[in-house]
Amino acid sequence: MYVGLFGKTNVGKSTFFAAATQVPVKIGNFPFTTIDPNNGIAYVTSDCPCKHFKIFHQHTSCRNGIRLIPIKLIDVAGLVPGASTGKGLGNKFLDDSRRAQILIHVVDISGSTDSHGHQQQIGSNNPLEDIEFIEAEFEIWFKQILTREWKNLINSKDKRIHLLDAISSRFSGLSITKSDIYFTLNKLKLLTKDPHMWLNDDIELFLNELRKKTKPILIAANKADLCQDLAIINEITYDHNILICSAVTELILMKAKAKGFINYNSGDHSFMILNKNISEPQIDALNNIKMVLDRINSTGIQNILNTAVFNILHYIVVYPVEDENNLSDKSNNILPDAKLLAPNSTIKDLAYEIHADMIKGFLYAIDIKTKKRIGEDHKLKNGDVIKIVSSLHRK
Ligand SMILES: Nc1nc2c(ncn2[C@@H]2O[C@H](COP(=O)(O)OP(=O)(O)OP(=O)(O)O)[C@@H](O)[C@H]2O)c(=O)[nH]1
Ligand SMILES: [Mg+2]
Repeated sequence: MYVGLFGKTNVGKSTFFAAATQVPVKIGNFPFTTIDPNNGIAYVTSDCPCKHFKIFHQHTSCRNGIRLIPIKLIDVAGLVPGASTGKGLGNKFLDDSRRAQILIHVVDISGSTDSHGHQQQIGSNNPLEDIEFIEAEFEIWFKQILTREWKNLINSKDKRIHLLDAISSRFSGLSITKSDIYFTLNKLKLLTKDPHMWLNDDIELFLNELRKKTKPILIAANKADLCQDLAIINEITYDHNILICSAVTELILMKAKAKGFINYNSGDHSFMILNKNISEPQIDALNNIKMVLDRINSTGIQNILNTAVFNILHYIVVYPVEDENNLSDKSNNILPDAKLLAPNSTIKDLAYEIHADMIKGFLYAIDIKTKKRIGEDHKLKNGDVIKIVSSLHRK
């Protein structure tokens, strides 16, 4: 699972990345601090089945019944208006986030960075305009990919080149599958339409649908700590998914936690100061952060990652085990693995995730919660605990 961060330059993408992954990266209050992409592991959270079964287990990824499931996060270079014509760092950012299954569009909701990423007075930039120009740049980039193929398609004398294959090959580098293209063409009744007959509107509509299906966007309204009037969010929600956050607050809290100063977990609404040796200025800083949390509820980072993966992509978490009584693997580790799977995944998909060979000797599976035997085409649900019985597996 790849999640990409993108947006205007100097809005806090790398701060979000560092806060979510704990990878120390360059952060700076000026445009184009990031040039090459940063890659790291962040976590989404979900209820661990240990809660359901009322069992105790020690697992580095289970925090009092909350399971941490790894995802890959990519932070890329920022952009400015005209990126598609080469301004700033051009479209490099988009090429670097090709693998992302969902994009988190980081916006400075406080309006304290101008369109070119320079700091200015809070409230002087309109975040709605940022959203518009970034999305327009994205659309142009997306369109350019198809346009290049379109010319070949129209000019080709070889009638065997199929529309579906031609478009699929163009988009394959963006983790867009042939079935995504098929679904979109079919939905718009364009599957059998001769490319010569396509109108401009057909192309626009197709690209728009394909983009929404394969690269959904969640807006992270960052710098919420500075924002004077968070009601601005309501002007954006009608046609966008948007959630507020303060990446810098999360980063400070995670650093304070690493030093043992506070008791805090990402997503918490508050924290406890632990270390008595903490200095007065440090206590003042933490108290200021408490006031920020009181106002914005939580830093928003965990909420954004969870929403992206579970509410927008509708991914599920499934727990494979080998021993149905102890819910353990062979080495007696209880609920050892948590697998993040695409919606509508089946037992077969889970088997492939565990080991490609497992499905070859597949006999049956057991849904541990219901104790029922299930077949390879059974659709999995979030939180399922599954034992797969395979003849190869038994050896
Ligand atoms: N007040 C406030 N400042 C923030 C927040 N997040 C980031 N910043 C500040 O915004 C500035 C830019 O942060 P970066 O993370 O480098 O921004 P970026 O989007 O990665 O920038 P580029 O890589 O240059 O495109 C830094 O001074 C951060 O400390 C936030 O939530 N609140
Ligand atoms: Mg950056």
